[in-house]
Amino acid sequence: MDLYGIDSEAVRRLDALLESGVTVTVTAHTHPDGDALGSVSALVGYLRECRGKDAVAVLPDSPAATVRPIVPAGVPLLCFDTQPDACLARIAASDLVVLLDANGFSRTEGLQEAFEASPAPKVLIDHHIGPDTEHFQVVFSTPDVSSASELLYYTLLELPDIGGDPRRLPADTARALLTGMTTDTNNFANSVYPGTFRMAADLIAAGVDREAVLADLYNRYRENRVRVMGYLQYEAMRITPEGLAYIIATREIMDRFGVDEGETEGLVNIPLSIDRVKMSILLKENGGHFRVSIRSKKGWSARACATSHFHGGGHENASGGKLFWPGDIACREDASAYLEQVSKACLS
Ligand SMILES: [Mn+2]
Repeated sequence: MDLYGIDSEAVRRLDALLESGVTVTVTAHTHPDGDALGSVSALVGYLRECRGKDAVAVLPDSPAATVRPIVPAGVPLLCFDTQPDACLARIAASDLVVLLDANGFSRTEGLQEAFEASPAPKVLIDHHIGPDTEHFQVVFSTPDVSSASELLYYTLLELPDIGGDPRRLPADTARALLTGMTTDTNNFANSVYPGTFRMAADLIAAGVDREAVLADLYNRYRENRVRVMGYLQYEAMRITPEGLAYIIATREIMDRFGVDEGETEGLVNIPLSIDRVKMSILLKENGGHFRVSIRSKKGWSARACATSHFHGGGHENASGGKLFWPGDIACREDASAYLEQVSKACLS
């Protein structure tokens, strides 16, 4: 099972680190999405159940209510926004750190310093370009995979105790892996590779209930989410002559519908279903800046747009960044004019 050329020497070193480590901290990027939570939960579950480790998830901030249920009850979770001291103490006490679904500790924002200062050996398992290899002793990194969950799945299969047999993974681990991959591919709509389908087939054969996974992910939203998504598409979406669709979700709109920002997950993909739209940008107001999500059709680069105009980056067709005021724009109300310029720069 050498689907991604997973380096057997790296697997040996990973296995040795997992064997010698006792207090393992597993982390992921800020604003954790389904892939971050799925992969972190899967690895913590595996380490606790199969290896008997004191494994704990430590995240830069608390998961949004919509994705929080992805973390099973048996996975201990500390979040820096609510328990800063406990997080820092845990990192200081760890003898192994694993970063998932992020290309470096800068993506852990407030925890970056603590992780980089820790003398514990560190492992990176990620699918974003440009891995920061400097701080890691073992790196599994390729952008040619659907998700961190998928890369973790094939890495776990290579470990001697799993020996290529997904039925040896704990049930919660198997389910978390399928969940993480499902969210990052937008339920098999993008970034799907032959290995992605193979992973799904293997995990379902091993007993994961895919219908239950889908029901938990997609059929448990609050009514407010559906209403605000409709409102934002009807009232707030603009489409430029070049084919950029953009939506600005202001604080006022979010407050009016009583939704938090996690509840607009998936909205940025919807305008891409319009024939003439090449790229979609969603701005979500967050204190003194907008959080920016960008999606593009094949042939147009969300990544280049995020890098050039929004201090960000990511995948070729799915990226993100930030837009600050004052700074990038003088005031919040200038965001539309800025996006019209971005449209000309990126799409003409
Ligand atoms: Mn991911």
